[in-house]
Amino acid sequence: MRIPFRQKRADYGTYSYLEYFSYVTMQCIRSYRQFIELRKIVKKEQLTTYFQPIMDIQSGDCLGYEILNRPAFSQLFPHTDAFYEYIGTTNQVLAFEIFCRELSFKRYVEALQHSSVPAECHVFLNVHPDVLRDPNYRNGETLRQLHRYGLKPEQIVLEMTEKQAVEDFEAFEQVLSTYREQGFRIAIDDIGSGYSSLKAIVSLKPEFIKLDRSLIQHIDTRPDQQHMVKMLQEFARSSGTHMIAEGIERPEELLFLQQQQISYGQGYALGRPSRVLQHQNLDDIIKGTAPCPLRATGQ
Ligand SMILES: [Ca+2]
Ligand SMILES: [Ca+2]
Repeated sequence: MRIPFRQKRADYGTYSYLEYFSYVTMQCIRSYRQFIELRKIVKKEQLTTYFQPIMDIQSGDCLGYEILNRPAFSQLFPHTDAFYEYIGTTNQVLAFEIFCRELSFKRYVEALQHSSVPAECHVFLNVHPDVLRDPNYRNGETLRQLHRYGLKPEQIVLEMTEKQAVEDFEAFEQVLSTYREQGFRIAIDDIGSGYSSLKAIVSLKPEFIKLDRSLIQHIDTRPDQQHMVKMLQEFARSSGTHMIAEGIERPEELLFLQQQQISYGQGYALGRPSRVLQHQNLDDIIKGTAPCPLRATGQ
């Protein structure tokens, strides 16, 4: 194989073979160090588990909690996305997924014991995007894990992104039907984040769709977002899908969504990710917030 003397990369411009070799070597060393770090994180369970409440914004009841597992900040993994993106580049996706679910169930059950949250509350789990591609994906593993912790599949909602649904629709459908047969519920996450294919999402008939924060932030003042949410709400109603508005950070957004009869919400205004199971009283959040005039969504 002929090795090019000069390589060109968009961010560095043209540079010599020696520079290129040095760059590749550094990447290999970094990747090796990341792998060692990942093994240590798994072995010592060095992920912090957070629970973020998902609320019924009409009744004020808590629907459940999304579980978020985050590594500590480090040079190798400067943020959580970098950590999960790295896992996607390894052959450890499925092994990590199984580890992560085990850890999530264990810590959820521990947290339940120190809270007044009803045991049958919903548990929302994020499915790693690359797990669908793993040929070693084993049916029934999650059921066995649940059984060990006394949880029921009906209370587990598996969150998969709309990006996954659009990019690998057949694999996605297959995994969905397998999980459904086992009693799990499905949420399509990040709706409106740029990959929207309503047709695909409708045909999947998920139990929940989670609207991306980009659609929700400042919705009380932005007619284009209001129209989009209204359209998604009509779709959800007609297909029996529940809608969860994510990224609610201001009481004004909460009040607007309540007025629009949106069922469920999640976001800092309703409760930040926390190591304990907690949620706020809706009346306390919107106290003093003026109702929005119902002007921009056709009402
Ligand atoms: Ca999620
Ligand atoms: Ca999300």
